Amino acid sequence: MADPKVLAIVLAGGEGKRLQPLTADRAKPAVPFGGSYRLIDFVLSNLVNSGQREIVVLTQYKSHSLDRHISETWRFSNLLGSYVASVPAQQRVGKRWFQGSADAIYQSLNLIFDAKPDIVAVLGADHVYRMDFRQMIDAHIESGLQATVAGVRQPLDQSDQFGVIETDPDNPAKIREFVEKPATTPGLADSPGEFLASMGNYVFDAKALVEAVVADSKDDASRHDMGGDIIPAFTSAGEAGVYDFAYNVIPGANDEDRAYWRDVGTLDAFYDAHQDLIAPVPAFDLYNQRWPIYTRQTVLPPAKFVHDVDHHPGRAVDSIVSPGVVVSGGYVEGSVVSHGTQVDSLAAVSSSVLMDGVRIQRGARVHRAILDKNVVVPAGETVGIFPELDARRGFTVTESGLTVVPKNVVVNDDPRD
Ligand code: ADQ
Repeated sequence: MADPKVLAIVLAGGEGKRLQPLTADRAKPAVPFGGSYRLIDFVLSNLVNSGQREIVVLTQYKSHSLDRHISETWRFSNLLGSYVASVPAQQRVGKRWFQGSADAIYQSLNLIFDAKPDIVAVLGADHVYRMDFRQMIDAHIESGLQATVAGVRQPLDQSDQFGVIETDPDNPAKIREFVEKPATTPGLADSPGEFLASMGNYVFDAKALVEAVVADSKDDASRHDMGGDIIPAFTSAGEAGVYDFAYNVIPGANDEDRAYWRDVGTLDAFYDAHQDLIAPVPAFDLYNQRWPIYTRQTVLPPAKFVHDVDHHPGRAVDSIVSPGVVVSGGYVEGSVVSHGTQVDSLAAVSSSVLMDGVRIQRGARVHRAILDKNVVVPAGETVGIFPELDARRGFTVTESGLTVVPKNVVVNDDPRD
């Protein structure tokens, strides 16, 4: 197939229950990440950097901030037929919302009929990584199979979080069995502690995908899920191949950075991925401008670090600090600090993620915490220093002891207030 026409469909309707409270009023792909980004910026940047210019984003759950972000950020000139279109669930085929990711595609078949692609790439919207999709599409065409699943190695104890790919021993590029989120799975022959996980990114021959989701829509026993139903169906038909992410080459990336892929599905994973960004030699390098990650440009002044009136220095080390931040006489370490946040005199923020517009007032202390937008930590208060107190105040405290404070909350010491 020379120069195939490709339509990219980004699935962005997921609820992201395990990221609560960050997904209380936004879809998971709209969750802020890395000081300036939202999760969906990673897949969209990868698409644009891969030369893909026809992109539809299927949204459903609490899609307002996602729609706004897409329309404000991802606007192409349509001169060359380029578009990123955010398409909310529209009940085109009946009075019901999307049942699952396959139903989201079934209900959006008009987009495929309009674009008339040869190939459809279906991609998840909530992972942090760099990937050149052209390389996967080339491998798909080369294989002659109808469906290709991107695979990445993951630790064995995570099999219940992912689709598990078992390849054909005689032809390792072909999938012999695909099981969605099994409790356990055997390890790989060459690496017993790992299995091959589906990345939730797929490439299909357009016609075969249309036939598969139409057949699935008529199957009452189906959950209408891409990983649970559609990929197993292609596998049973002997038509599913695997594209190993380990072979994806990215300009300007070292081996660790190139292989980086994180499903930030839980609060602890979300936090750990932030720590990966700020390590002195980061596991994921936001500064690789040969494969830039794009996001909305805000009109804000540069970050500033100043002594306060009593000459206490304002400092940040081992941190990422966004425009509009003011650190005046306070100290920030090992943290990601987003737009317009203020850290006042004698306040200390360590190992934390602060989203836009957070205010850390005089002498307050924050440690191992995620503070959503516009949280205020008043003078002398703490967050994350005493996790039991945080739990009593009604904040989420994760398994690893991280405290997460929802949007717009003014932190109060007394749980009874
Ligand atoms: P999950 O992420 O658990 O597993 P799912 O919840 O279906 O699967 O989410 C996949 C993508 O589809 C996400 O980007 C989500 O936002 C979106 N989505 C979910 N429901 C949707 C709906 N009704 N409408 C529109 N979009 C929707 C999947 C695969 C696994 C794979 C992991 C990798 O099923 O096999 O291993 O991704 O993280």
